[in-house]
Amino acid sequence: MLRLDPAAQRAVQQRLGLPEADAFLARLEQLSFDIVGPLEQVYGGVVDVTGFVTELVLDALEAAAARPAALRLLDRRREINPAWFQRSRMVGYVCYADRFAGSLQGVRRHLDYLAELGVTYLHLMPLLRPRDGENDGGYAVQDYEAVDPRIGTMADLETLAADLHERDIALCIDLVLNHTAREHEWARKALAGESAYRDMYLIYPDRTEPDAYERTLPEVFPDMAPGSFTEVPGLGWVWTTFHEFQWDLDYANPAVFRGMLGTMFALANRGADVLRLDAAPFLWKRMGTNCQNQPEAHLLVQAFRALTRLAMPGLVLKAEAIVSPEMLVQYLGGHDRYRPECDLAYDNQLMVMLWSSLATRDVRLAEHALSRRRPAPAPTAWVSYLRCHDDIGWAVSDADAASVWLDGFAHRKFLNDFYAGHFPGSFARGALFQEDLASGDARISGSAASLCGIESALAAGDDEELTLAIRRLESMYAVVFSFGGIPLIYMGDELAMRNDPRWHQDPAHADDNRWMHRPPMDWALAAQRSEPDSLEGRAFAAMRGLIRARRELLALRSGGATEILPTESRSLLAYRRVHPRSAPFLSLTNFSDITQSVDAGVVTRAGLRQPRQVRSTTGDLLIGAARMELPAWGFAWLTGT
Ligand code: OTU
Repeated sequence: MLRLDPAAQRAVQQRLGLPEADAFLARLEQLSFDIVGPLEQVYGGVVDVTGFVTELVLDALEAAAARPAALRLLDRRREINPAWFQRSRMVGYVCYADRFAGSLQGVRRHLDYLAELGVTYLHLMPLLRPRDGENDGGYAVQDYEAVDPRIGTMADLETLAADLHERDIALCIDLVLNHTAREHEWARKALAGESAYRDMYLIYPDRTEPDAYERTLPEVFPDMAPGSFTEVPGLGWVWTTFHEFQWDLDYANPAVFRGMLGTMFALANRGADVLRLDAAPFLWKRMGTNCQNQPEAHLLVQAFRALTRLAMPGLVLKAEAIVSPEMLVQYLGGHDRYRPECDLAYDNQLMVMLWSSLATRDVRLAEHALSRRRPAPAPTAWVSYLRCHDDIGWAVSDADAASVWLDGFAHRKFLNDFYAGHFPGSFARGALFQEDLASGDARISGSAASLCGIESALAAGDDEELTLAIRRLESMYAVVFSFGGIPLIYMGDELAMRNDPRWHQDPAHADDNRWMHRPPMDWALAAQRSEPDSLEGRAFAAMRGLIRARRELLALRSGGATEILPTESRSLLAYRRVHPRSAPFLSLTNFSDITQSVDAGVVTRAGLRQPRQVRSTTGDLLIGAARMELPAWGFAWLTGT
């Protein structure tokens, strides 16, 4: 147990004033186990842990003292309602500030658009000052204390956060904590020969250790950035998991942990409510492993969480861990016992299962995989999404595939062929990303609308096919909105924006086809949203409808449970959602080109009394008959008493 001596307690009181100091000390007492435990395990052999922890607690105290009054009020409200982010009104929107609106000030001018849609959580993609030239979409940060000058200043970020808070919208920003740009001050000092800064990175004199590590290291970008080490003249071989200009930090060095914690404090005090911890699985390296998901990576995140809670209890951490299904829930603290870790994590598995079901017209793999996984711990939430700025990697385990008589490798190959548009009859217009000819692996780029068939239907001028493609997009989002996580809308999906045909024209992007699904916002297209018959109008109305309906459905709050209800149809996904304080909810989705019917007994199985339909593709009432019918690619949401 961590206890401050009376003198230190008095110092806290002087720094914060009585009520705040009392709250800080109460939090310290409550969190001390979660602060000391992980740090002892990670740094016990390296530093005097008591001394190190004291330093970090004093850093937290300074951050708490510097916290603006408005943010302290938010903290207080969130301590009263720690489930604030689990509410069913939470709906996220994800965009690059410059691509959405030119700049941070531009974003402020478009808040009415987000409000019209019903957004309550805005994730702005990397916005800190990146290196010049190629910067991996902002994931190569040169200065964590400055905003990218092309989009604004820290003052703009603060003003934007305040505007968002006034509208009850939470702000999420990226924190790239696994690596810095090689132009970052630490890296420059390392290059200048300062050994303290050299120790911030993983640098080897020759190829001996890199070769030994690479025997078990997978490559993240085999095509555009092969290998995991880069030779830097005057330094040696630097660990670079991603691009050669992104230098991995050495978290075995406590100074790295302390430095990054300071960055978290600073960004939270500018008004960020959620920090997206980029590439969290990569934080710890161990010889003989794939250097992902190591126990220490989890301990580090647990310590980050406890220390940020201490300073600013309203801050939420979100794990970006796109890893195999069984590893995923650990980032939410789902270990043998619950150990608070991230409050939010991307539900990569749901996303992959949706695209897999869409291509195969068969939901049995999804039913199997989603029903056998461990649920998110009650105080946490998944973020559910259909598309993001990255590629889609087919995280389908061989074991899951085998249990529905599929060969894992062949299935992943089929999905790549289908979404790249190579498979005969495929409606999708995506592209392969990082095809690895040696292993046969690849991932998929492409916007949701293009992958759902909207681009090909428009090109063919086929209205019927267009209607089906819009339904696919709506139904996939309907699952994202009702599976129990916080749904995220990726910018442009609400307008069914297709792949950007000009993506490769920027030389800094030409090697990276993920830019095809990172188009600039087309505000002229957005203006079409009020035309009910236009494509944009149809997509926008569908998305708004989902948001409005979700808000009223308390069963969709995170913290409840989702249960798959297998049906006699292999193309129909049924699940119910329950929360101790509300009526159950039932979702039915047809993943096929033909009408599917289901025995109405599914309503009783879902526990719905006096069932009523709250939202569906066609608006038809399903209830009453012995069998309920869903049109091709349609969905229905039902609730009861
Ligand atoms: C993340 O993605 C970002 O989302 C990417 O846009 C960046 O390029 C990358 O980090 C480097 O900063 O491997 O294929 O398990 O999957 O961190 C993308 C997490 C990635 C990784 C993820 C990474």
